[in-house]
Amino acid sequence: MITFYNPHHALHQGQFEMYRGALVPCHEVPARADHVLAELKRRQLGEVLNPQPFGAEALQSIHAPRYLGFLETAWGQWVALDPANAARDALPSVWPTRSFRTDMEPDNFAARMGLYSFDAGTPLTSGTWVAARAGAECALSAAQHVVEGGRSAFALSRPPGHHAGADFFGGYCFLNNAALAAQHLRNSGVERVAVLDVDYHHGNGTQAIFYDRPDVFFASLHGDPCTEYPFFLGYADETGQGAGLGANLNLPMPRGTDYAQWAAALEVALAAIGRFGAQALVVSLGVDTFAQDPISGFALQSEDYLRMGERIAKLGLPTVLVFEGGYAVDAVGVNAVNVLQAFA
Ligand code: OKP
Ligand code: ZN
Repeated sequence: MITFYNPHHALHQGQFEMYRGALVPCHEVPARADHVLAELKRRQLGEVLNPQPFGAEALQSIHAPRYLGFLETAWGQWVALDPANAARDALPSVWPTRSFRTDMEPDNFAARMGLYSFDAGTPLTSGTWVAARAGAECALSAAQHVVEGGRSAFALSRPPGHHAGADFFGGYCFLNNAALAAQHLRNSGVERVAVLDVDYHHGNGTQAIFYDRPDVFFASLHGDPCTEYPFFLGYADETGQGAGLGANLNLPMPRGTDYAQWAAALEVALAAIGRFGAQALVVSLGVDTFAQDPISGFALQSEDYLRMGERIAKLGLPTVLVFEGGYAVDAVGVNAVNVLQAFA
């Protein structure tokens, strides 16, 4: 398995996220990617390369230009408000919910933070843009490797991506790496692409990006949004719309779900991807389904990730795997690399 590793991921290093009225230390830390890289090297699972550069058009294939412009300039504007901000992460505190306008882009920085986000758990930091852009390049490079005939490739980056929409950040995500990979496959002539999201949290960004499209199938296994983040999307009755009707599959499961139950849902997702006729697969590989994950509620064990990788590989599709969540930092390397090793 070839890996495209984001050499700039640690430039995104949030200090705090808002949780129950307090600022608590971020769960999404640089050590996560470091552990996965160390485990890949320990098992000698293949080459680790830097990503290739991609231009603005590649990002614009998924993201709105005004959102990209905001991300690129946000830190400078945050520090311009007050030089003391250089030592503080930027967090949003006001949002345009129902009945507000979102077509206007206010001048006020806090207003624009809210316009382009959906939670207060996703700090924007000095290196967020550089880290997120290089992460997108990892996903695009991995997709390009598959376009060139590679059986599979892994994009090892953080921050993660599957909660980010065309024009919003949240859930620790800024650029939707999996969506960018899927779109790159489409632009390179793959007619039908499936995205399989196995992260504990529903990939609301990816779903929203492809919801009305018949050419990209989205299937997600996740904690029931009735009780689990991101709460407002990910229900079983979301099946796509317009030309995309039937190309979206949500499989929410209750807290406590173990691998036997989870694997039964995986069979449902893989069968649907097969019926769709996917010619390539993108996996949003979150390993926060792990029993010891500090922010999640499933009960998977480290060995289960071997079975997961083996089963997904049996689809026989060219596959791009994109790293997403997994917050049990000491186990995230073993769990993610178990999937990759068994897949390979
Ligand atoms: C990102 B990914 C827990 C709050 C949860 C957001 C979770 C984002 C998960 N105290 N906040 O899907 O792994
Ligand atoms: Zn997650």
